[in-house]
Amino acid sequence: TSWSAVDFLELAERIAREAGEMLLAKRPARPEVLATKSSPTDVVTALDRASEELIRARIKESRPDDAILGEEGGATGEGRVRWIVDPIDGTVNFLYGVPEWAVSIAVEADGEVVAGVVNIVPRGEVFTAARGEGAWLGGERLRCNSGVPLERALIATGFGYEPGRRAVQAEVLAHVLPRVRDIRRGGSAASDLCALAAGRVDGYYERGPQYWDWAAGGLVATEAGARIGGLNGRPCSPELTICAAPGLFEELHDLLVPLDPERDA
Ligand code: LIP
Repeated sequence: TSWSAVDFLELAERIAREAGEMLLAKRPARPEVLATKSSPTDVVTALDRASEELIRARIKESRPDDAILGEEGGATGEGRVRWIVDPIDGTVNFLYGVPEWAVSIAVEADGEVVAGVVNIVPRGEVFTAARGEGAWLGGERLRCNSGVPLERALIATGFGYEPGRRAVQAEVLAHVLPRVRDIRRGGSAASDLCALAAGRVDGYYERGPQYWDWAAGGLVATEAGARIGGLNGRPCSPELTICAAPGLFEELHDLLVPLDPERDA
């Protein structure tokens, strides 16, 4: 069978919508923290796990031989096609009922992301992208803002969970904040990248997000015209991810380099 990026997107979107419906139906008024991960603020709820189980089951029904990398279940299987799953990106928002959390699913073929869907469930917004086919919010084709200079740029960012890293991030932020229009900390990297694609922010940088946080949103942003990458020509990674339209990308990059944003305390 030869699947195209659009076929993968169709399946990914169907699954992300189903997981979103399940989460909305089952989210209690006050979800309970089940476990903590890297620090006491890095939480997992029962519904993170239930969402990933549902997503994995649906992928396996249609594509039993594909590999899956999920935030909660880790890496399983091997193959040319790999699904990158964040069952709830923005778990702290989910916990508090802040309406900015997302189900994020990306599909990689031969190591390259070809399809991505970010379902921002509480807002009913489903962002999609297929490689070479553009980024979409419903029927609307997305273009990120371009030609915005750094001093007029609204920049999204996020913070890690470990206190030492946060102390460094606050230092970096102290240098960035006086140089830009303002900062937003939305609480979901996937949602931040979609906001960038839709022109709701101009740029994004963050140290720490994992591949499942940005695999789908990164494709949405780049298909909307943004550039994504790390420091000094490196690809984006958990070390540092920068995203913005060309021009602003370089300005933001050059502002960050001397601040050494990849260091930890
Ligand atoms: C979270 C992000 C958030 C980021 C955190 C974390 P989770 O993902 O999307 O924006 O700042 O470091 O990675 O844990 O809610 O899936």
